[in-house]
Amino acid sequence: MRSAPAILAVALCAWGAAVASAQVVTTNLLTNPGAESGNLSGWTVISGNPMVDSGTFNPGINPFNGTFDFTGGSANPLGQVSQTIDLIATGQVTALDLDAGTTTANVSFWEQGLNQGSPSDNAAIKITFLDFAGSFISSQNTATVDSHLGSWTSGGLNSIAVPVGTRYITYTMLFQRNAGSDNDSYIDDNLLTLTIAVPEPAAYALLLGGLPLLGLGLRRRLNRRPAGRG
Ligand SMILES: [Ca+2]
Ligand SMILES: [Ca+2]
Repeated sequence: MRSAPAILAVALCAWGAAVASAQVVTTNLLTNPGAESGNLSGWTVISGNPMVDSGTFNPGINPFNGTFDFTGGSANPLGQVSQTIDLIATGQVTALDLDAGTTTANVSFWEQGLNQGSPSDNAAIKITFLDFAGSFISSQNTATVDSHLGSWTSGGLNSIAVPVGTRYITYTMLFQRNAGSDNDSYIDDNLLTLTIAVPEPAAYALLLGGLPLLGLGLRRRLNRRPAGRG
């Protein structure tokens, strides 16, 4: 017969292991991620002239997926367009998840640019973590993708640690002009998800199953006490 503390320890260890191993991945948290609304709805232009295109800005460069994609547009050397997600409002993550220190963010996107040599115009994504007041905590960029030989290439970054205290994420497309007068880099199919560690139902069952045994162990120990020394 195991002692009561031992039973509790086993139950808690099993629960802790399950917490660390079980994960839930959210759906895409972005609005209009592949420009399929045909405009920049959901997005805010921060700099330059980013726009939505359907294969006319540079004939021959067509969307990776669907009818539209995003492009840096004319003139400006750096095009930035972003959207900020209120994470808890998505209903897919809680403050407890965000403050557990175990939630991570995953970014992926597709890039193509006009062939203007190396480097051609290219693109990356910046992720910015904000606290409850919308104040900056930290940010991270993906590697830059420069795919200018007539095909699309995927980029991104997985398992970015979400800082404790994060309540908003700003997702920014960065279009970089490196050649000519136009910003001929394109992005399509943006994806932002969170990976959240959660306890499995089986872990709860194990823990709850351990509690009656704990009670039984305590009762047996009490029953073994010598008589007359209550
Ligand atoms: Ca698209
Ligand atoms: Ca250019």
